[in-house]
Formats: sequence, C-alpha cells, structure tokens
Amino acid sequence: MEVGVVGKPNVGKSTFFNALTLLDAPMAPYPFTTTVPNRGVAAIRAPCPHVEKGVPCSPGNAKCVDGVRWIPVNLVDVPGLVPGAHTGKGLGHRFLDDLRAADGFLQVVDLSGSTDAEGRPVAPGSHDPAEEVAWLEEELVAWIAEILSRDFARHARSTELDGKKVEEFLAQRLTGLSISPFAISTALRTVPVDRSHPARWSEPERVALARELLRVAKPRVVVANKCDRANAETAAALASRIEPIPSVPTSAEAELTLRRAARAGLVRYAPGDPAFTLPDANRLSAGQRKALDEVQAILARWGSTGVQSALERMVYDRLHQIVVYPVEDENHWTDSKGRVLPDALLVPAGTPASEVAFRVHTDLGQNFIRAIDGRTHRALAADHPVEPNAVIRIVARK
Ligand SMILES: Nc1nc2c(ncn2[C@@H]2O[C@H](COP(=O)(O)OP(=O)(O)OP(=O)(O)O)[C@@H](O)[C@H]2O)c(=O)[nH]1
Ligand SMILES: [Mg+2]
Repeated sequence: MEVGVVGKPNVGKSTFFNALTLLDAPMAPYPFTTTVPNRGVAAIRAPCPHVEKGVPCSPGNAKCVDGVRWIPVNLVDVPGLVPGAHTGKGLGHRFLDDLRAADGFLQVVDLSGSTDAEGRPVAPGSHDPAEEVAWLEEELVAWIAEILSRDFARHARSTELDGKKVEEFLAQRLTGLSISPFAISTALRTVPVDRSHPARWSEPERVALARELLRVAKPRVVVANKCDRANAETAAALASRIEPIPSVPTSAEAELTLRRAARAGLVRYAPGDPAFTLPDANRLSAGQRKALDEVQAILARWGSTGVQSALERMVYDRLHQIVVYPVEDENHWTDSKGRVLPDALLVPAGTPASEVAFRVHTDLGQNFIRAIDGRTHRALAADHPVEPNAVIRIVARK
C-alpha cells in the first residue's frame, strides 16, 4: 500500500509527511523547499485481536501498543505542483513519475488561505483553497495522459496489426501505474473510443481516458492543513465546494510537535488521540510549554490534529482496505514458532480467502484447500471473502 502526498508548494506536505513518518524531510516557509521526493513509512491503526484472546501478541511487521496495531503504509512526499506544471511551470511535473505506484493521493491544501496558487505567502484568507483542488486534478490528468501518450502512435499501430485487445494495450501503456484491469475496463466503458483503432484516438480522447482512469484508480482525500489558523466555517465551505472529494482539517505542525515531544518522552500521546498528558511538567522549558499550550488549544478546538484520520480515511474509506491476521494454528492464533498474531496484512475488502493465501505465500495460494476462521472455526472456501479483522488459518496441500 502506497499513498502519495501532493499539492501546491508551501502548504505543509513535508510537515505532514514528517509527522506521519517521524523523518526529517526539509520544511520551510517558502515554495519549492522539496526538490526530490521523500519516501517513508507511516502506519494506520487497527484493533489488535490479542485483546479479545487475552494473550499478548508477538508482532512482526506491525507493532502493537496498548491493544492497537500500527499497520505500515508507504508514504511519498513530492515537490509542489503549480498550475501549468505539465507545461513546465515551477518544477514541472516529471517528479510525479515517482508516484506511479501510489494507490491514492492525499492532496494537502492551505485551509488558512495564506499562500497563493504558487505557494507564496499572502494575507490569511486571501486565497481560496478550493481552487487548487480543481487545477491540481487537471495537472494529474495531464500527467496520466502524457504517460498514456508516450510513443503512442507506434504502440497503437502495432496493437492494431497484432490484433491485441485494447484492454491489454492500455494495461501495457500504464504499466507500473497501479491501475487495475477493473479501472481500465470502466474507463473504456465510460469514454466512447474506437476500440478497434487506438491509433485513431485523438488527444482529447486520451485526456478523457486519463481523467476517468484517475477518477476510478486514484482516489483522493483533501488534507485541509493549517487548520490552526482557520475556523470551522472555512472548513465546511471547502468541504462543500469540493464534494464528492472528502476533506479532513489538519494541523500537521501540531501533530509533528506532539510526535516529536512523545519521542523525547516529554508527553504521552498516541497519534490520532484527542489529548495528551505530561508525565513530568517540570521537565519542560518555557518555550516547550508555550508550544504545547498552543497544541492543546488546537486539540480542544478541532478534536484532534486530523493527521492520523486523514491517512486512515484514505486507506480504509477510499481504498477500502481491511486488516487480516494469517495464523497457522486457528485455536491459539499462532504461527509455527508459537508467535501469537505475528502478521497483519492489508487487503482490499471482499478479498477471497485463496487470494489472502497468495499474499502470504505463492505456494499457499497454489496449494490452497480451505481457510479456517479463527473465531467461528468454520471452513471458508477459496472464493469466500474474508471479514475485516479476520484471524484465519490457510490449509494447503503439502
Ligand atoms: N500554521 C501552520 N503552519 C504549517 C502547518 N504545516 C506546515 N506549516 C508551515 O508551512 C510551511 C511550509 O511547510 P512545508 O512542509 O515545507 O510545505 P511543503 O508543502 O512541503 O512545501 P514545498 O516542499 O515547498 O512544496 C512551513 O513554514 C511549515 O512550518 C500547520 O499545520 N499549521
Ligand atoms: Mg515539501
């Protein structure tokens, strides 16, 4: 699972990225601070089944803290895009190629309206963040259309000569873009192109296909950042202007402050929580105390910093992922070495049991006999969809 962080310059993309990964990507109050993509690992929360089992777990890939599993998700932060980036404005848009594998885009905008379209500081409230949602979509469409069009005529002609299916042709053009066959067939159904003659597809037809592919294959969530300098009315106005794209008000700066303070042992705070506590208030300098007071006020006003929810909104609600726990012993929920619930996997909702087996190991998938639900002890056939949070054993031919 990979999520891309995109948006115009100076809105807080790298701050948001650092808050979720605790890395140190450069951040600064001017445009184009980021010039090369930053990659890191964030995590989303899931209730750990060890709590209902009443035995401690031994997590491998996803740590467990107080009954909450933190499931890793790859995050990529890129340079800022400006209107016209596909024609070379700003830093252009070639760096978007580093987001080819992204399953969805978190678009960070400046809810406080204190940066113009190019990311230059302006008076708060003087720029409407809804505008950048519209033009950023055009930039993403232009990027996919360009990938689709690279060396198009030659490939299209050879497709026609070889009598290859148009779905196959598009899949090849879009290799590595994490666009499913489902998205491709949906786009071909929606956009009335001549299926037998891709070489005749016009530029506007290719752009229309790119737009549809983006809509189906790359869900977006808008991260309405700098909410510490905005109010609930502005957040509601943005939400209604950009419907149906969901938006989450965030203060990436507050989240980064809290996570760094928690790492230093100055506060107790679990990402996404509505509050934090101070284990030893005497350890704080006057500056630290002031910064934490400000964060406290943001939490009181908004309920949380929103950063953790924004990522979870993407992975759970927009990408429809669920967590499953494969085990080898359906009674004790252990692997062959006796470790309880060692692995937590993200899979799309509705994934059949046999597909989960493939995700664990190709051999298990190929030799699948049945799966067994660790709670009900019922057998699941190959095509049976796994439940969210399922603990399952795969039974395979030896
Ligand atoms: N008030 C406020 N400022 C923020 C917040 N998040 C980031 N900033 C500030 O916004 C400025 C830009 O932050 P960056 O994270 O560098 O922004 P970016 O979008 O990565 O910028 P580029 O890499 O130049 O595209 C910095 O001065 C941050 O401190 C926030 O939640 N609230
Ligand atoms: Mg940046």
